[in-house]
Amino acid sequence: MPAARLARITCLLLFTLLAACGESGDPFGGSAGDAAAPSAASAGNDDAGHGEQVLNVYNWSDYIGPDTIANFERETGIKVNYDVFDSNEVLEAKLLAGHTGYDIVVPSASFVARQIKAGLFQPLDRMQLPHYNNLDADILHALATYDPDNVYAVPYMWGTTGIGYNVAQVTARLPGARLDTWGLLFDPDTVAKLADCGVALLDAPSETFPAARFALGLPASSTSVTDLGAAEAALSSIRPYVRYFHSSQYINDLANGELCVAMGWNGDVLQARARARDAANGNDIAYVVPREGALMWFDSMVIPKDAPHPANAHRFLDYLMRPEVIAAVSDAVHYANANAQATPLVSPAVRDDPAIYPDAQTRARLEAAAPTNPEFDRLVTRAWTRVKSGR
Ligand code: N2P
Repeated sequence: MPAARLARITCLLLFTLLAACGESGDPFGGSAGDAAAPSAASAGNDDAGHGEQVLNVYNWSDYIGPDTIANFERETGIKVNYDVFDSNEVLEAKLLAGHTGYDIVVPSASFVARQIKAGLFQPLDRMQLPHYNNLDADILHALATYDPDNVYAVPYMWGTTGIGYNVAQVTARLPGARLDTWGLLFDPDTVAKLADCGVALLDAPSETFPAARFALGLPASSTSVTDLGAAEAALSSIRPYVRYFHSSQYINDLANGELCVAMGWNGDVLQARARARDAANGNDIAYVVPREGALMWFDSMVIPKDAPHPANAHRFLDYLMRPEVIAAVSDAVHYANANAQATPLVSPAVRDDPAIYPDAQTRARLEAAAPTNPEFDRLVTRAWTRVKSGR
């Protein structure tokens, strides 16, 4: 029964998040969201002064239904300017530079914690979110690990980071080999055999370094400099076999047969599978959570502190909390949403796909992405630049 399964998944989410945050379960010492938080006055959610029927949204690419925006515009008369990004790193650079003009942005929870502390967001006004109660209580509880008391962030979709591959192309080059392993990408002898049909990695150090650590049997969220060096060496050793680093191009390229292996996000790989099926081009694309383990993450919507249209932002958030609206998004993007009331409305093909709603065995291999750590991330960014430039 879907509701029971969702409950089990969200319990696991909670468990893994708490595990990732250490024994106290409180990585922030209980201080997040105080000093740096915007004042109630600056968070006023009345667009009346602006009177503008506009909403500026910055979301991940391939992460909304085909008519989600048009239906909102028709219903509300609000014109949506919709831009996309494809990595947390790109979004965070914009947010830190400031004055983005966006009313809604969608960072992963692991990035949200320090972005809240940096004072980048304004608190939600629950009075303007009458459908808030539809959200899954367990996911909200898990999100509170990053956003205490759920003051700023609304959970949107969640998923995993694994490997997408072209079944025929890979099995032809690795006959009889197990394919549920990071070794597909991180074992130099293996990946060398796949280089000719196209190998891609996400252009996101927050994803590639944990994957390398999973491959090496190291703690995925390790902040040890020695482990970082080992992960960098692993990434550098496979660099000659990687066609490109990019965080969204792999969807079309997997679908078209231009790539045979890609580190990627579950829903994006499944969109590639769907595009190949629609095109009837014979490419059979599969997604796997490697047996060594993989990250799980969830993406959440927040309102920047200086958002020009915060009331319209609340209207959009509340619209997305309607079960029929968010179920249609899940059907289109092949990601699980965070709305308990929506689960029965999600199409069975999506609801029953273990790549989207993982089974118990897979769940046991998942680990929640740990909150980002600015000091350590500076080292990671430099290491990533070295990996990509092949130095
Ligand atoms: C959407 C990718 C979102 C998942 N294309 C990564 N958080």
